[in-house]
Amino acid sequence: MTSTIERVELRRIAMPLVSPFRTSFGSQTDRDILLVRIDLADASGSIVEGWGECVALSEPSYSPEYVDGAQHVIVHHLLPRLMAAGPIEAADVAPTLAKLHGHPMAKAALEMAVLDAQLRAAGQSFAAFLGAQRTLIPSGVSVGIHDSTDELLAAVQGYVDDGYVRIKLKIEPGSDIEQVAAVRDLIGPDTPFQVDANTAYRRTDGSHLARLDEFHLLLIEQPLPEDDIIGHARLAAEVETPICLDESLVSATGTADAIELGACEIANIKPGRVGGYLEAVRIHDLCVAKGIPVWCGGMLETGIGRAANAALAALPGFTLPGDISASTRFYARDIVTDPITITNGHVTVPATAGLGFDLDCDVLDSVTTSRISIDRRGTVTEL
Ligand code: SMG
Ligand code: MG
Repeated sequence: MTSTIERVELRRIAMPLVSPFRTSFGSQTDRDILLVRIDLADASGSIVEGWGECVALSEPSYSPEYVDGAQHVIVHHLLPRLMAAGPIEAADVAPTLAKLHGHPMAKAALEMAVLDAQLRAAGQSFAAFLGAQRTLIPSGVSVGIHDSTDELLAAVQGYVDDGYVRIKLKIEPGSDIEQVAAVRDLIGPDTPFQVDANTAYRRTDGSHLARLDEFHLLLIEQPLPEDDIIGHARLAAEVETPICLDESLVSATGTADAIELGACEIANIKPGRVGGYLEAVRIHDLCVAKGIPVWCGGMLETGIGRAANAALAALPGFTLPGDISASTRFYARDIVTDPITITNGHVTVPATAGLGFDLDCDVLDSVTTSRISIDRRGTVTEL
């Protein structure tokens, strides 16, 4: 059933991290997040609100998008088109915006808000909408680069004690072999373990990265720059550890090409990076058909994105643990009433109508740094 967008609210929130998170592209101590609320009216005029979370970081360091840019493109380009399109449902969002290039994270946030409203109106959970059959998913944790190996091992031990079933370690040149060896030694040979370079290496680093083979990692994530597909294919032939792509995969078409070229032995699926959950499902389906294992990535989401990711990760092709950790991995307080937790290393797939969260309005208001509202005529009002 299609509905009309009555009003949109863009809300920025500031969420301090419980500890700094360092990757090969920089260190973060807090998260500046853009949330989108869309009020949809059905044919009878009743209004349902839906929420989306834009995963763009504050700087264009992970990908070209950044949160101020995402807000700008939503207000000035994406929303005017979406509102002019008439009654819509979630599946119409991407096609309606397709003539505007790029900005997958901004587009994904809009699709997500429409999807949440649509599912709430239908009384259906996201997991049921997707046809997910699992009610529990294994939880992995992403561990940042640390200044010393002792600090790193203390952090990893803490996550092992929390019950995480898989460790992912951020690496970069100068912080890789020795750290991987130390972590493998700490967690033992049987704990699933993988690394993520966030594009920090070059084609000539093949023999260096092959030194990781002896540690029996699940995968090496995005070792080379995002546009170097052939480089990843060559690396996959040179290194025994499977090569997994993250930043390089921005659409189902591009993913099919990377698989065909032998560059993508495992896929990290992040809905924001690929323009939304519906494209994420298409990539999942493609990878299942091609025999490529997939797992769900994370972008330090609040309880909104974390709930939706947990439902996505319950699809059958997600055969590896994702970066869907407890909310407390990053945040002391979440903006939802029932933050994601882990029990025996697993996260419960949300089953309530919509994407699977309810906002804690007091917490949300307390972390809000700005709010604007956009009506059907495109008038922007600061709240
Ligand atoms: O949400 O658990 C999470 C973070 C997982 O490492 C993570 N994400 O490249 O996969 C990745 C990074 C991108 C964000 S780094 C600030
Ligand atoms: Mg990654």
